[in-house]
Amino acid sequence: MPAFPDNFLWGTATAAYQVEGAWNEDGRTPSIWDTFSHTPGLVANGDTGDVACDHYHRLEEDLDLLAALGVGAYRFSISWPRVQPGGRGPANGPGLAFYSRLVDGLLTRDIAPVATLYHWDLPQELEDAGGWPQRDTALRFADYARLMGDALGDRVHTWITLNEPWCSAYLGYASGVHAPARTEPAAALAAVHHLNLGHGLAVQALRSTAAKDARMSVTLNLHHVRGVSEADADAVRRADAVANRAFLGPMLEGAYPRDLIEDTAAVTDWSFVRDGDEATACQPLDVLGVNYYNPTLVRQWDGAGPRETADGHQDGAASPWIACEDVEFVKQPGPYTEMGWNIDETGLTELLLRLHRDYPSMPTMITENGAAFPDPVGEDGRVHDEDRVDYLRRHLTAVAEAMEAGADVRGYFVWSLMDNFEWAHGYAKRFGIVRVDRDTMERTWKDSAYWYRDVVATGKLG
Ligand code: IFM
Repeated sequence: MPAFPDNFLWGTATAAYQVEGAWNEDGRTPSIWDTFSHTPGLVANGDTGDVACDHYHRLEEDLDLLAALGVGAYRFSISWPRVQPGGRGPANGPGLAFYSRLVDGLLTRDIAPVATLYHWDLPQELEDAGGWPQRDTALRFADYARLMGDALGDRVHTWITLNEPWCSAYLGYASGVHAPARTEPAAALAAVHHLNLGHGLAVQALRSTAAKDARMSVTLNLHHVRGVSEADADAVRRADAVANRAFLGPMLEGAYPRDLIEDTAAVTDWSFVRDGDEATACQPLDVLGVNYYNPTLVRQWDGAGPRETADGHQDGAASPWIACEDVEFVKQPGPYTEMGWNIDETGLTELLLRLHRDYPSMPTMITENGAAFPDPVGEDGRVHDEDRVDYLRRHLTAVAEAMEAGADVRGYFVWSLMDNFEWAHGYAKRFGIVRVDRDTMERTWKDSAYWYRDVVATGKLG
């Protein structure tokens, strides 16, 4: 059984809109996800994040839960419209006070606060002004980062600027399955750039505040893209460019990859990239956050017969895979999680080793990994989620294998601490190691929570 180093950071993760609720309290204004979830037909069962897990009102209880799990770190996100209503102007005192209590409550319990600035909840007013396809949103984001650095900077262990900008740009502005539900490929690529720029500006802003000594990071949901055969190398390259190198390039190398610009030439001329932007996006980081759930399998489409689009996002013209019209997304062998995602931890080892090869001096941290399963409550009132324990054990073994092969991995955060609002799927998909009863909000440890507590305590996989 692999053992992890003593200083390995063990944590769990959540995001503001998915757990907090209190959507219109204490001065918070709507985000694009309030608008999205309140639009009939966009979220399964008409679910919204209005109440979510009521974490805003159950903060102490949830802090105690984290302490009982024994984790060394907690990754949460800050709701931008809660702390800066409308996305402009001064900070909102009650909103800040909530996060201040959260951070202090973590520190009191010896848990390192890992704060994500942007986990998809753009203030609606900024979307009304054009959203991420507009340059000004990146500037607003930097202002918000500065406010947060001033308020919490001396107490947060690690700052993560963005969570999964792939989702913000492509699911939000190309396929439209996420807020703000736009299906405009050119706007999606502009959003990619302004997210990259906003990241760099935010790191600069944070470093000008009390956060200057904190660790800086960004979380990417990198796709581990494999080809069915060697003949599919160009399909792999295209998908990798638009999904991964569109972010890794500017953020870690200071330049967009040439092939991405060429592949997408029919969609945009990238004239929104101004001199100096790529250098701004490329700020020194302390650790790269990696979210991994499953790999992606592609094949070059020969144009004959219907194109396979098994990645679940390929609905008609509104695909998140811009400039991948001749790429087939191939169904992968099971087993599958409740999301329909195949379980294949080997992709995580390979991804971590690729990052280690391409960016040898950049440590990584798994900022999300986990699985949704049906999780029925047993007759004994407990949730015996062996499938989740198995998933987590496999993926942690994969992390250990990457570390043995040289990858510098500093930590691991289970997604998620508790069942929560799974975006367009509403509450139907349960990712938590702690169950949340939708009627009573009662938190109940699943078997995976007990298992994870023991892993955290021993550094060994039971
Ligand atoms: O719930 C999400 C999270 O908000 C971002 N990463 C993937 C998770 C599971 O879909």
